[in-house]
Formats: sequence, C-alpha cells, structure tokens
Amino acid sequence: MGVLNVTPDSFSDGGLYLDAEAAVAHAQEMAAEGAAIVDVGGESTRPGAQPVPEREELERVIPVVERIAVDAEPTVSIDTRKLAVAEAAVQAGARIVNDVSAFRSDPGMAGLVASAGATCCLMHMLGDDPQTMQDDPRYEDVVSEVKAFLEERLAFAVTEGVPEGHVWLDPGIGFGKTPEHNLELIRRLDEIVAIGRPVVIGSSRKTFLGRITGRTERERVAATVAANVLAYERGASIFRVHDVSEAVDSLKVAAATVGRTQWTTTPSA
Ligand code: HH2
Repeated sequence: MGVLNVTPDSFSDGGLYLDAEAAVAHAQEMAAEGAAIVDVGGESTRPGAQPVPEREELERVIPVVERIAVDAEPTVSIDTRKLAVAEAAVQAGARIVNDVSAFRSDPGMAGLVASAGATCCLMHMLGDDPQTMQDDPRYEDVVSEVKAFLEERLAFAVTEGVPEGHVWLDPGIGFGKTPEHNLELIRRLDEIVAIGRPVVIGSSRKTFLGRITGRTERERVAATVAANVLAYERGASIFRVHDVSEAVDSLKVAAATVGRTQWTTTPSA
C-alpha cells in the first residue's frame, strides 16, 4: 500500500503532492514499483497536526482519486475520518476506506462501507485526537489493549452490516504510543494477527525509527524495511509505505524465505 498524502503538512511527504498532476504521477510511479493499493489522504494525522475543514479535504483528494481510479489498478484507498470525504471518494472509485479513528469519528462510516461493498481498515489510536495522542501515552499491556479495541471495532463494523471479510485491522504504529509501545506491538504482532483478519502495518519512516537510528524521515527506508520484514514474519499482510520499491523487494525475499509466497493484495481477501 503506497502512501499518497495530498497535504501541505504530512510528516514526511507533506507539500510534495498537493498538485493533482504530481499526485497522480506519484500514484502511477508507486503502482509501477509494485504497489497494489494507493492510500490517498488529505489530512495529516501526525501529532499536533491542525484539523482540515471538510470542503478543503474534498478539494484535495477527490480530483486525485477520480483520476487514479480510472484504471483498474492500483486499488484506491481513501485515508479519512470524515463520512462526506469517504462517500465522495467511494463515488469516485475508491474501494477501501482507511479510517484511523476506526469509525469513532463518524459511526455512519460503517453504513457507507457496508452499502458500497467496500473494504475498510480499522486502526487503533489512543484517545480520539491526533493533536494530543502523544501526550504521555500509557498502557497496562499495550498489545492486549490494542487487541481488545480492534476486536470491539470489528464487532461494531459487523453489527453495522460490514461483512467480516471486508475488514482489515491495524495496531496504529505511532498513534498514541511510545517507541517501546511500537516495538512491543511489532514484537507481539502475532497476537493481533490471531484475531483472524488481515493486519495492516504502518511503520513507514515513523519517529520511533528515527529514535533508534538517528536518521531523518527520508533516511528511514532501511529502518522501515526492517520493521516491515519483522511484521511480515509475525503475520502482517498489508504494508503502508512511502518507499514502495524497497518494500516490495524486501517482502518478496521475506515471503520466499518463510515459504509464504503470496501476500494479500486484493481488497476483500
Ligand atoms: N499512519 C498515518 C496515516 N494513516 N493509516 C493506517 N491504516 N495506518 C497507519 O499507520 C497510518 C495511517 C500517518 O502517516 P503519514 O500518512 O505518512 O503522515 P500524515 O498523517 O502526517 O499525513
């Protein structure tokens, strides 16, 4: 899953793809490098990011979704917490709704996913506000708490009519977690995988990798590869990344080594 942030302020690629032409070209480039999915976002959720008004988010993402979705591949995912944005994106051809609030910002999101026959990614975030999520995050046991949250969100989605087979789960690396919480989640990812749904992992270029390596955001490719391979080995199936070619090559080697020669690329798998 290639990351396409149509924002001025995303933590690593902010400002690069605000222009629709540049965004579409980057989507095509990521697809050529092997991304099965392109995740289009119009609002940064980095710690401390300012909320984006609905109209502005729509203006950023919809022209881009429309143009990428014209082709059968890559599958378009919309990264939003807003129902109106998800609705317009699905209308424009998005097949996956990636909601970092896991349907908490707008519970109506579940009904949209159900009626559109879309797939959703439900992610764990501590609290419900990216502006404050990194203020002293605490857990008794981060893995069991994230797992319980994802199980509850999965049950909610199913109650609202989303088939279980259309739900992906994500532990939310960096969303209200210390570096040690993130490492613990990757180390014990098999416990999240045991819920029985495909697990998405979004470690790409994140701060905890910088804390370990001392590298700046764009220098964290090798660190991201390491985190992805370890997550893959523990059962993760979808990897949200900025650097697609390195992710694909490293995961091909990981897959060949552990004998899982295929990983999930189809939205409803
Ligand atoms: N991380 C970010 C955004 N969306 N979605 C899922 N499912 N999992 C993630 O880990 C995840 C996500 C944050 O990264 P990025 O999009 O690169 O930055 P920003 O939020 O600043 O746009």
